[in-house]
Amino acid sequence: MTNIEKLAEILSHSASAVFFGGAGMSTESGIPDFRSASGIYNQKLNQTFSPEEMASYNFFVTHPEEFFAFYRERFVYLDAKPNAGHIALAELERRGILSAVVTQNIDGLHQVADSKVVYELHGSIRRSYCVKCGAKYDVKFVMNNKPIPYCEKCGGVVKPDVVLYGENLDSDTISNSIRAISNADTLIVGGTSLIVYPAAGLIDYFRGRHLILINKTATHADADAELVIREPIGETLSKAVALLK
Ligand code: BV8
Ligand code: ZN
Repeated sequence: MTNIEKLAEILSHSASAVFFGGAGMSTESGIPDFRSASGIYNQKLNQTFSPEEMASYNFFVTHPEEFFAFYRERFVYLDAKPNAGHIALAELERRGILSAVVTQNIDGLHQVADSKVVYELHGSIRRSYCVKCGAKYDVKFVMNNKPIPYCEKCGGVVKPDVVLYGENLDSDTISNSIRAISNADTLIVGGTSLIVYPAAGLIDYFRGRHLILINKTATHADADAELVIREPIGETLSKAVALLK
């Protein structure tokens, strides 16, 4: 039995699978990941600050102009389309096999592929809000109002709804993700290096039967997995779904 056939076999017996993903889920949509050789964090973008520094809450507060320039340049890919992997996960949800997508990604591509239950642990580039009065703005407002987008109602800074380093994650999103993972019979972890916390720690709530890892490079969870697939995740998920009756 090939790995794809084993994956299809496990999925065909799952009724509450959960997908836990990261930037590797969107590289087949043309969005670079962070820690691969071609990832964002390995590109020398700025002489003075590291990419992690520029993606931190502290940098957003102390260097807003540089923050927004970096953000517009490196975080927003409005013409990116869902790939075969996003579409396969939406199909698994429609078939009643997958109960939730838990993602660290901020590109919103799971929802564009029509996944209904998506928990965005690190927020989304598609939503922004005024830090002073909470007024909501869309991504176009942030892209068009340079150098710093200010609220039209109260003049406060309009911040992307993205969890920066040193910022807390949304507590409802965390509890919803923990509930989904704790109740899952199958957990597919894919396209993530499992380095960033508290997100990476959520997979420890899994108590089900089948832990599956689909990632181009090794992760610390591989040893516990029943199935480790070192192939592109988009292709892998779509081939497995194609085998389902
Ligand atoms: C917090 C938004 C409380 C912006 C992101 C020291 C030790 C431990 C923890 C810490 C520490 N120092 C600081 C911390 C906490 C810190 C943290 O975890 N740092 C890490 C770097 C050590 N965490 C935080 O700050 C979090 N908040 O803790 O709040 C607090 C409050 C106040 C004061 C202090 C603490 C907030 C974390 C969220 C940060 N925001 N994103 C942005 O988008 O950058 S994190 C960023 O990394 C992205 O969101 C990304 O999703 C996330 C995780 O990366 P991955 O998704 O896993 O991507 P990566 O490139 O790493 O891996 C991709 C994988 O896919 C690779 O393995 C590759 O091989 C594979 N792949 C690629 N293509 C494919 C593929 N596989 C298959 N098929 C393919 N086609
Ligand atoms: Zn405001």
